[in-house]
Amino acid sequence: MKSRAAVAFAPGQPLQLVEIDVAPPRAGEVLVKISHTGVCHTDAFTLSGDDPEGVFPAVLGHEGAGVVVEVGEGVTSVKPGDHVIPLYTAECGQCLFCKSGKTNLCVAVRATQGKGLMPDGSTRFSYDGQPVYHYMGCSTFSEYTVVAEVSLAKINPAANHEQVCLLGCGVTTGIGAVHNTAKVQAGDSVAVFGLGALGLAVIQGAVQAGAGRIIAIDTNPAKFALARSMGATECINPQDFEQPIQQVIVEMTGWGVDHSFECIGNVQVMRAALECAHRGWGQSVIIGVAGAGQEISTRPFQLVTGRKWMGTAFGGVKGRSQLPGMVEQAMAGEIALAPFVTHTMPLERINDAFALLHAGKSIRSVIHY
Ligand code: NAD
Ligand code: AHE
Ligand code: ZN
Repeated sequence: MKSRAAVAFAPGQPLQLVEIDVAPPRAGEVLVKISHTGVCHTDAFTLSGDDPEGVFPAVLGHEGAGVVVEVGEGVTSVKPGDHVIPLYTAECGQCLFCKSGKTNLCVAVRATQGKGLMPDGSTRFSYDGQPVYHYMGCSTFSEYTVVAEVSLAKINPAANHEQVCLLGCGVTTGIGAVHNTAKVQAGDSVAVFGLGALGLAVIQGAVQAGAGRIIAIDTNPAKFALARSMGATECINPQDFEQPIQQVIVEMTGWGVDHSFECIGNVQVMRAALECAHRGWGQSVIIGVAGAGQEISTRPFQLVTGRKWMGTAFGGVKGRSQLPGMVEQAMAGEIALAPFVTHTMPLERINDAFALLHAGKSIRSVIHY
């Protein structure tokens, strides 16, 4: 079938709106009609060429919601008409990782996913007879996409797709990082570096956990009003201080914060986030994605003196078993999604969404088909 899609033909180039060919779903696969998709910084990161797993041409996008159109052989957990959120972290329930009970990092489809391919090693997308690759197992920048059955969360059909698509990545990751990775407790102090969707979702999670001080840090002060409205107790701009930001935060708090979160993808800020954590027990969670070849560093003494450095993918959330419940929470008003949707636009304007993100003018642009 034909599908309208925004294709990344080459790194650093704008997406091109074209009609691609989408082959039918094979065994264990599902054809989904995407209704809405957010644009996450990770899409921009991969488009920039900095992602070691970036393959081109590809259909990017991994923060979507849609409806099942057709299922391949052997698919039992979803049927045509079901409302779904594609998952970049699958949940097969069978692999070593799923069975461990220790992680959400299912490996069922991860190896082929990282190469832009379906689990059988081929692609369902083509343009002018040439292959077009998948992305993060989702490819939500095509109106019709094919994903593995294990990469679909079935959600309440009454959910508002314009909002719940954000549970496909940013909001779930930030909230999950607070509850599943850091396990923030009532009264704990928190520092959040970077106030895009990820940082704001961390703030929302911290408020849910009953955190005490929530210190929000960004070099763009235009982000502060929304951060405050979502529960940040203080907002600071590192550029307003002579000393390194970690020193500023340690002085503000006495010994540092109980938990810090890096939501930018900047390895220098990752160091600052670790070093503003409390001596003896403070922990720092890396959410941001850093480019190829970049490495983190700190004095080992920072860890010897009790700080913990951690990271999270999709906030530790198991998509098929836990995401439907988060959709219910959003529908019940327990997770606020509306404040994240700063812009909505049709697929034809998707490059504007990238421009707004780079200019620091949006939190999430949601694309509709
Ligand atoms: P975003 O661009 O909307 O937000 C980033 C924010 O960081 C912006 O407000 C920007 O002004 C701020 N910033 C930039 N440099 C800064 C600095 N030096 N000091 C302080 N603030 C600074 O991005 P987003 O969509 O919220 O994503 C944030 C990061 O999280 C990205 O790296 C993205 O790839 C990553 N991410 C990771 C996961 C995961 O599962 N681990 C999931 C989603 C996104
Ligand atoms: N492909 C990159 C790493 C990209 C990355 O870290 N992705 C995050 C999700 S970002 C969502 O916006 C993640 O969950 N990673 C775990 C996984 O299995 O992909 C690289 O460096 O190769
Ligand atoms: Zn994302």
